[in-house]
Amino acid sequence: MILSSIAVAAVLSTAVQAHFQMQYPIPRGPFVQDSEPTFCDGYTDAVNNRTVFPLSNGIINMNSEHPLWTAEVIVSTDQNPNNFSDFNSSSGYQTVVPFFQQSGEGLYCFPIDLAAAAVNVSGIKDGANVTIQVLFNGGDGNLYQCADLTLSSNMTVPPANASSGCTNVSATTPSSSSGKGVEVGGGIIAAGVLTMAMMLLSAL
Ligand SMILES: *[C@@H]1O[C@H](CO)[C@@H](O)[C@H](O)[C@H]1NC(C)=O
Ligand SMILES: *[C@@H]1O[C@H](CO)[C@@H](O)[C@H](O)[C@H]1NC(C)=O
Ligand SMILES: *[C@@H]1O[C@H](CO)[C@@H](O)[C@H](O)[C@H]1NC(C)=O
Ligand SMILES: *[C@@H]1O[C@H](CO)[C@@H](O)[C@H](O)[C@H]1NC(C)=O
Ligand SMILES: *[C@@H]1O[C@H](CO)[C@@H](O)[C@H](O)[C@H]1NC(C)=O
Ligand SMILES: *[C@@H]1O[C@H](CO)[C@@H](O)[C@H](O)[C@H]1NC(C)=O
Ligand SMILES: *[C@@H]1O[C@H](CO)[C@@H](O)[C@H](O)[C@H]1NC(C)=O
Ligand SMILES: CC(=O)N[C@H]1CO[C@H](CO)[C@@H](O)[C@@H]1O
Repeated sequence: MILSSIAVAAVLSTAVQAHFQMQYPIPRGPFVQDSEPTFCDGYTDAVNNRTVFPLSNGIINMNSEHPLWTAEVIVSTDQNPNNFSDFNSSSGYQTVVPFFQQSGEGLYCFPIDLAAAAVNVSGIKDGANVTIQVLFNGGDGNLYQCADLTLSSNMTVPPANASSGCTNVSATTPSSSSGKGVEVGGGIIAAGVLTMAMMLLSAL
């Protein structure tokens, strides 16, 4: 029993962490894999070249490296939010897109309506500077990316991002496209060891 538990723990610890990359809006800085489990992917300062972003009917386009995941989007109305409490009110997260679960590895594009969140978060309005933070979890802990925005009521999502760049994948079979091979392979390995661990557990 004890030996089997150790074996399961050892197997699980080899699992590769599943990451995600925000494509649009542009994140605070280039994706840093090792920093993604920390606040804003390790970027503690807001950028000056903010993305002008739709107050209503915006989208978030991201790449998931994991076939089953959850996400949530929170917002700060501070000019330079640099810690998690800047994204909280006294009652918890300042949520824009409530927690949801989704399957599919690859690009995923979902709507975000900041104007609607204004009923709960004061300071969201035309011309306001806000920062959104995506909380992603592929099953092995929360990962974080941020984008600094200036909201605009007369702005719509750029066509490039509204059509061709904004697609959902539903296939759980990883593609073998170059550049993503290592990460995608990690996903397969992670799924494999999970299956092994479950087999070991059911044998106890
Ligand atoms: C801000 O400018 C830097 C340097 O030109 C660029 O790499 C980055 O993508 C820009 N960020 C945004 C949000 O436009
Ligand atoms: C928004 O942020 C920019 C710098 O990123 C700043 O120049 C501008 O004054 C800010 N606007 C408001 C309304 O705070
Ligand atoms: C978070 O940042 C704000 C300023 O943006 C600061 O007032 C507050 O003390 C910080 N909180 C922690 C826990 O660091
Ligand atoms: C923010 O709120 C969330 C959800 O209620 C909570 O889990 C988290 O600990 C809070 N963080 C801070 C810094 O208050
Ligand atoms: C506002 O907050 C309430 C209570 O947390 C929640 O039920 C509601 O869905 C929120 N509204 C929006 C638009 O986020
Ligand atoms: C759009 O709104 C912004 C403020 O968010 C304003 O500065 C700009 O002049 C407006 N542009 C047009 C074409 O109305
Ligand atoms: C992706 O799926 C979500 C919900 O599953 C949906 O709200 C969104 O509109 C879809 N995006 C596209 C581009 O079809
Ligand atoms: C106009 C605009 O912001 N286009 C962006 C659409 O999204 C891609 C990334 O998927 C960005 O590179 C473009 O800048």
